[in-house]
Amino acid sequence: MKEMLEKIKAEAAAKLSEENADLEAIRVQYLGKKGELTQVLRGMGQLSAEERPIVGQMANDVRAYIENLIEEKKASAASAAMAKKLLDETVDVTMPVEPVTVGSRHPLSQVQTELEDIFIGLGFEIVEGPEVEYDYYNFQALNIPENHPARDTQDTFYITDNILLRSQTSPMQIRAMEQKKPPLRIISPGRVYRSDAVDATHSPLFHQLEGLVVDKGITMGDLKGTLELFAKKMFGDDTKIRFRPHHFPFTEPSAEVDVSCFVCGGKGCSLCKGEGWIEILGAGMVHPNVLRGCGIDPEVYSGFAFGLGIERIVMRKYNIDDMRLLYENDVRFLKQLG
Ligand code: 2NL
Repeated sequence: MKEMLEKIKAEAAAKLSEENADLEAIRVQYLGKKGELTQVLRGMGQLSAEERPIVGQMANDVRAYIENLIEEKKASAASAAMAKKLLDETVDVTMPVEPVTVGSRHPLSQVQTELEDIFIGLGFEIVEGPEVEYDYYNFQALNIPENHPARDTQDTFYITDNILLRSQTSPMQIRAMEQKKPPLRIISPGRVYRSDAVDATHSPLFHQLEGLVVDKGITMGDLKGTLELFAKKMFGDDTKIRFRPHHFPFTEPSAEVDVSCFVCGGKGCSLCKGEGWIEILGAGMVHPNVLRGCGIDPEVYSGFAFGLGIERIVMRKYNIDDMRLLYENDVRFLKQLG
């Protein structure tokens, strides 16, 4: 029996030393339930009482020897595989790379950020809110009563009788006046909607930025000073502003505001159509009805407000004559402005 054990030991060792030895098959062949070592142990009953422990010890040694060899082989196979993997996956950092194309922000968001930065610098706070609004915030609270032409279904997208897509960003300013006590200095930028057919100067979705200041003793002079500072920061230090009387339901008095043409400086050119002035926004003193509706006493407080279209500013700034170019996302066009 000892010879058989020696033979098993030598044979297993020889097989395990082969290049692509199948470790599992070898384990089953020698150490498995029906394996050769097990067969030898089954014959131990025939041995004498003295021989049995000696052969038993030897069989255990052979088992441990083969198990050890298998474990060693497994470990070296794994480290060889890892070494091969590391070698195969080496990155050659000297190889030329594919060029990465870097995009840029859309002109509408660039200009919106520019406007926001100017007003933040003047102490304003940004308020943003829902694009789907109640009729109350979009119209009623802004001194636009029922049957006012501004509510026409032709101009506004209604969702139900009293819920609509906001047609201006003022509803958010009404919400702010309801929630905060004066002094208030806020701007509300964002998307607004009108039921307009698409052409060179109209789109059913566009962007506005409105501003509102409410405090004790606010006057038309504060409005003019604020807008003049804004115009100089936005269009250059030589820019002048001009107020023309106008009507808005939510302000009284109201004005349309022009800036001196930033291309010709006021002489008249193709951008300002020979006028020397470019219209950029509407503004006025907040109507007492609007303040009262928000729980602010117009005998104690007054305020000014203004609103501008971001598309209009972008079109003036980059001399774009067709608004559709801003929504078509043609990279060739956007690159010219980037
Ligand atoms: C324009 C004119 C304007 C306002 C917007 C406003 C908001 C509140 C109260 C009073 Cl909460 N007024 N907003 C005032 C005057 C003009 O926009 O032509 N926008 C493009």
